[in-house]
Amino acid sequence: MFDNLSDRLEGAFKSLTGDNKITEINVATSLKEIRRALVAADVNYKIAKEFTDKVKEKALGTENVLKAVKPGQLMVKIVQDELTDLMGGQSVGINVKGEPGVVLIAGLQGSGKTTFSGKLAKYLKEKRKMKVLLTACDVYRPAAIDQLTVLAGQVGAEIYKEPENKNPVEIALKAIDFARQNKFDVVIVDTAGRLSVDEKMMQEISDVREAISPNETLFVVDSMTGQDAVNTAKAFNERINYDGVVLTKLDGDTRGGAALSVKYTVGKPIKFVSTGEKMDAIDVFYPDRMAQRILGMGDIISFVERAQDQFDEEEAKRLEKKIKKNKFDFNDFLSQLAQLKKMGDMKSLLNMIPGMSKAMKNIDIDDSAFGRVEAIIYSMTPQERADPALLNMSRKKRIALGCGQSMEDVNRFIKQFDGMRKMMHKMSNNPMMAQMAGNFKGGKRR
Ligand SMILES: Nc1nc2c(ncn2[C@@H]2O[C@H](COP(=O)(O)OP(=O)(O)O)[C@@H](O)[C@H]2O)c(=O)[nH]1
Ligand SMILES: [Mg+2]
Repeated sequence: MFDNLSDRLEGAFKSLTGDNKITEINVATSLKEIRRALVAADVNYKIAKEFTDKVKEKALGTENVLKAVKPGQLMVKIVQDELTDLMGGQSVGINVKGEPGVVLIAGLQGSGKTTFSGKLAKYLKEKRKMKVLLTACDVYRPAAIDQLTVLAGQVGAEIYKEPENKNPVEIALKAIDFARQNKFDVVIVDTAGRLSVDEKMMQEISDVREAISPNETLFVVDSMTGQDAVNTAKAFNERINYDGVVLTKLDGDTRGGAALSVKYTVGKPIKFVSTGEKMDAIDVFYPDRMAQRILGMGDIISFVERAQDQFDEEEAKRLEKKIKKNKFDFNDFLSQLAQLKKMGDMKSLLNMIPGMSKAMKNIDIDDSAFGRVEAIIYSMTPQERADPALLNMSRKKRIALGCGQSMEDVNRFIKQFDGMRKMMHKMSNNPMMAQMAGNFKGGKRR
């Protein structure tokens, strides 16, 4: 995510390393680089200029205060704070209170509204223990109703639909009635979009909004479209005065302009981000965490939160014992893999770890790599899975035949597994690591 911006900002800070203090002269190059980085990320020039002016003021103002901090580090800190500010400062939650609470989803076609509706349903169901009703108000394409039906099934939410009815206002009103009678906590209304902003769509969404007066109207926008996204966000806001923005497709090679400038330009906070097609690829938006991520510091807090959601304490204790005794085997590996998979797709997870997105930039990780590894393990006998030491040449040959992969692939995986096992064993006997692991487990969510 935002790799190019991260790289360029890092370069901007480099010009300060070696200097002992920040001066008007040595900071100038850095600021110019930061401004260029922002503009290249598709942030509007005026915003970029204002941004670097603020950074400059702060950097020169703290000149004598923080002698202990190196200029490069100080600059990173100031930019981090300013980025956080630019994106809204505080995280703003979604308002779903009501009997039922009503959330209206608006945006252009293909921006990710229907996908997000499914994700939001799952999120509210799991995190807030709410009974959720999804409502299909995209009346133009029969496939749109089917799509929402499938997603509702996936996330275990109910759906309200009227395939014969072509009036979205009516459908939405009836859905809310239905929800009230059947004690739903929240209704999510998925609407139709068009390929570009036009009067008919604006009228329709504004009619629906007026009729149902939702607690929360969310505008969904594809972050890949950069400045266009910001312009569309503005046009919609002028018409329907929504409450918050959802940025989708942050898993693609989006440059960052939309995330950075939408709050500044439109005045509405980003509330959620979407980072993939799977139903759990949804994150509450935290400006501070996003700033850290942009600066290549990863987003370890969100990562830990996702891990904690899937965390099974008993299982962890059992594994810890096995690792200590150097008895971690292929069965344990499979169960770890299964837990990892539940956390979301691999790419979006790796992106949250500091330094990882950069290291992995040119490596194409997809979840099918898991499949190949699993196939190798499934081709082992139960005895082999429980005791990796059994794997001699003839067994490996049999396994390679069984899973349809080359001897080389099998060998490579077993070698990696051995290396991982040794490393884990070493770490488990290192007091500092044990302490860190303890902190991780006890970690509280914010
Ligand atoms: N990679 C990625 N794809 C997404 C994301 N959100 C939606 N999509 C995909 O974008 C396409 C359009 O999404 P959809 O929800 O149908 O958009 P709608 O027309 O606004 O309802 C679909 O193929 C989705 O799978 C995301 O966060 N990341
Ligand atoms: Mg749709």
